[in-house]
Amino acid sequence: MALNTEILSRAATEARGLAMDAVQAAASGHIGLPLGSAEVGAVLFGHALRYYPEDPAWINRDRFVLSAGHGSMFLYSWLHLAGYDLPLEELKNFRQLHSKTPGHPEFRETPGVEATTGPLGQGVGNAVGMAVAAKMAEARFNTGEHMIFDHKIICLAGDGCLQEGISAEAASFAGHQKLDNLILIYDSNDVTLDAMAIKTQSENTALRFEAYEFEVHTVDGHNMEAFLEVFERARNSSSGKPQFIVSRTLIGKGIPEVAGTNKAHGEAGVKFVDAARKALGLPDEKFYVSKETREYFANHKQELKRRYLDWQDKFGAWKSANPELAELLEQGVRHEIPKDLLSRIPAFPKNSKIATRKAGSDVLQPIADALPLLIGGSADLYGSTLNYINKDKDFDASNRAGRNIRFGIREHAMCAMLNGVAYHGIFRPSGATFLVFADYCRPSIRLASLARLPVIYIVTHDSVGVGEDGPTHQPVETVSGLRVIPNLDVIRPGDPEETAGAFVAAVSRTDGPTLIALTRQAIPIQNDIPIDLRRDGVAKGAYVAIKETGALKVIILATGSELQHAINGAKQLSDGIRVVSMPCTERFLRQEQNYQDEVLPPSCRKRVAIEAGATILWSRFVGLDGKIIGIDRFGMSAPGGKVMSELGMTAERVVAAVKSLSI
Ligand SMILES: Cc1ncc(C[n+]2csc(CCOP(=O)(O)OP(=O)(O)O)c2C)c(N)n1
Repeated sequence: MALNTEILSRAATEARGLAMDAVQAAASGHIGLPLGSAEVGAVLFGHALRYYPEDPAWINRDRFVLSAGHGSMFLYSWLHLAGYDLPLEELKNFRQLHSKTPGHPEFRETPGVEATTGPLGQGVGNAVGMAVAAKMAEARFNTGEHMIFDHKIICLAGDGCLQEGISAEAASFAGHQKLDNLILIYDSNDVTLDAMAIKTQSENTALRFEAYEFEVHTVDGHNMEAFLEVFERARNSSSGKPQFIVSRTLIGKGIPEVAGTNKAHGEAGVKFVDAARKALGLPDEKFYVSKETREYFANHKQELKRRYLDWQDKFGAWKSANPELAELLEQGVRHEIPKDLLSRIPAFPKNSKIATRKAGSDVLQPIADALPLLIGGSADLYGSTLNYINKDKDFDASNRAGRNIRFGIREHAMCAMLNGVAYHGIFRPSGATFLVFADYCRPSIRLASLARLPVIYIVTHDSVGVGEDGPTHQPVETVSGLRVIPNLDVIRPGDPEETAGAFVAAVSRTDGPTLIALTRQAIPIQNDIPIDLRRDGVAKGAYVAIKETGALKVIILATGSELQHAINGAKQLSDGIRVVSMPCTERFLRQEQNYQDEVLPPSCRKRVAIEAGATILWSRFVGLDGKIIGIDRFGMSAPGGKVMSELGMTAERVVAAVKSLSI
């Protein structure tokens, strides 16, 4: 079908008007990108993308990610015009309380928004993750007879996204992995926020992406026919490479006073909007959309519907021919897990003394058997994180069905890609590195938490017990630093059975991410606590591990490798000592008050907490009268056991702290 440039030019002008009016009404926002890329939006949403607005969750839709999330009015305008459930009223409420048009795009808040973006570069990582998931879906679900997955991942990124290191990591991975289903559009307008881009960058970005093994195209982003021609070439390319389109645009096009300068980037152009609207031929009516544009998009929607229904026919035939695959796909989309998952994990030998990372490896295998859509990866640390799915192989260009992803030493992009896999909506992503490097992942973990993505992080070497590698590799503040991220569950299991509980809790969670912190060093199994209690207790975040004899006098709280010291300490003390294992503070705080009070009776104010890390969060649980044994300094380079005892992680310290409470 030929491109209707006449009507799409009009639509582009009206989209410019919508962005100007919304930013003017909010007195806040970014006009530059929506104006500069208006023709690109018209070609994509009015012609080239495959989607169906009535079913925004259609599994074979093209995914469009606006990595340059500050240009959110670009996305909202085009989603509105395309016919998504985003009425004009929502555009009028841009950036206002409870609107579907938040300042930056937020997944789940707006139909058609595929990813939460704004922190620059994240969307590029998300898009690469989606491209991985799409390749996996093709390999796992398409059959010789029916191709139900053939969608593309399209990402629009600006100079800011490409300056951020995360996009370099993600692009290097995408090129290496030959993700030819990815089309990255670079809105190249020579402008960033503070200044012209020349002040901060001088590399040849096209050559940089060629070096990453992308196929590179350059086009005038205002010439719709030329842009479509390049886009279709990218979509149909047989080079086997991801595609990079340098789309040359004039930022703020339509407001001559600021266009082409960094003044166009934000809302500085607002004061010229009235004149600009006139010059563009827009009527005085704000938020104006012509009858012709409405008609065009209504017809286009019918065309998209025909394609969508054709696909539904194909999908129906595939489903009847492959009922087991269809069931698996549905389980993936619904994030279903078997109810008896915990019981499928064999109990650990009663005499085992292993690191919880090793326990994690053992636990992962039966879980991976039970959840064929669970996938994993590691940032070049499989040998230490031990999270390889043993019955499966690597994901790579020759094996798109592989469930183990070698992310390379790219922690930040790894986590953005895991988010991308989760956004894509079929596979359950997990990824691994050392806990101390979670700092390299933090921006993506934060977004997973905000977007309520069920991502799993397996982070090992979780304390100064790391030992000889020294303080650079010994997390101290990291666990508690992560605990303050809203909607992130941080689980630090205290023995192999709690590790089983931790993994099952993580895969059971569908409304947010879970980070499991595991030890490098071997720790004893806690046979004093019944196995079911250890396994099930994790789901509640905390539980009474050792009940006091006689009247309750003191509560000792512990997590992870320090649970052993709490229990050993309690054994050396008299009656009345309760040990509470608290592997996950967030889960515990979500329990009903009754349960919380049962585990930590408010009347018992003599409390001691022990954890090999920063003490600050524990004051919440021990109160003003309690004592905290922790580590508020960097670690030291020496064998792990020595560092632990040097820094006070011992049963003796527990005993002394309890005694100091004058019982
Ligand atoms: C990680 C991060 N750092 C800083 C910002 C603030 N910021 C928003 S847009 C922008 C400039 C982006 O420039 P470019 O991508 O060229 O966008 P354009 O000016 O073309 O709209 C900056 C620094 C951000 N959103 N995310």
